[in-house]
Order: sequence, then C-alpha cells, then structure tokens
Amino acid sequence: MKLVLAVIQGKDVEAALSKLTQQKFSATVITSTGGFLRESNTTMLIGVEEERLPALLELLAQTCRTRSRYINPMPTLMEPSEFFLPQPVEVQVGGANVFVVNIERFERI
Ligand code: 2BA
Repeated sequence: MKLVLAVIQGKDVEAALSKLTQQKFSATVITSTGGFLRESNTTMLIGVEEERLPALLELLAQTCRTRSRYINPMPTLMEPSEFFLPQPVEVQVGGANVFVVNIERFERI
C-alpha cells in the first residue's frame, strides 16, 4: 500500500475530490499553506493499493492545472529601498505536488 500526499491549489480541489469519490478513492483533506507564497492550498492524504496508484496519479494530472502567479519581490538588505523598483515576478504553481510514501501496515480498527 502507498500513501499519496498531494498538495493542490484551492481552485482544483472540488474537481479532484469529485473524481476521487466517483472512482472510489478515499481521501482526507487538510487545509494547508504554501511556505513560499503563504497562500492557502490543500493537502490530500490518499491511501491506495499499489495497483491503483497509476490511475490515481492520472486522475490528479487530469484535474489539477498549472497556473501563473505574480509576486512582488521585496528589496534585499543590500539594496537601498529608495532605488528598488518592484517588478512582479512570474511563478508557476501546481498542478499537484505529489509525494508517494510506502506504507508498512494499514489497519482499520
Ligand atoms: P508554495 O511554497 O507557496 O510555492 C508556490 C510556488 O512558488 C511553487 O509552486 C514554486 O513555483 C514557487 N516556489 C516555491 N518555493 C520557491 C523558492 N524557494 N524560490 C522560488 N520559487 C519558489 P509549486 O512547486 O507547484 O508548489 C506548490 C505548493 O506545493 C507549494 O506552495 C507548497 O505548499 C507545496 N510544495 C511544493 N514543493 C514542496 C516540497 N518539496 N515539500 C513540501 N511542500 C511542497
């Protein structure tokens, strides 16, 4: 068995959850925050039998899209702030960032 930890953007959560439910995957949804953008995202914990892992990854690939975000960088300490002209920087976020972990044992007690 595998545990899939998937960090997903808010806009993709509903689509991903509906497909997961339709295809009979079980998921736990945790509200999380990206350390870089400090924006809320969602972390899903999905326990899955190894043979269904490819179908799960395909489902996440189909439902989670990459989007552009623009951030305003802050001046560094070395840079006098009066000379600093903020230029928005493009950052690509998502689709899903997926970690697959081996599960030694799973019990429903
Ligand atoms: P955030 O940490 O808010 O990152 C949002 C996006 O900002 C990232 O998109 C990436 O394009 C960019 N980014 C992140 N750290 C950066 C840095 N140090 N310098 C420049 N750009 C940076 P994604 O890679 O698609 O990540 C989306 C979210 O997935 C992340 O939100 C974070 O919550 C999670 N994530 C991604 N990689 C992770 C990892 N290795 N471990 C834990 N969580 C991760």
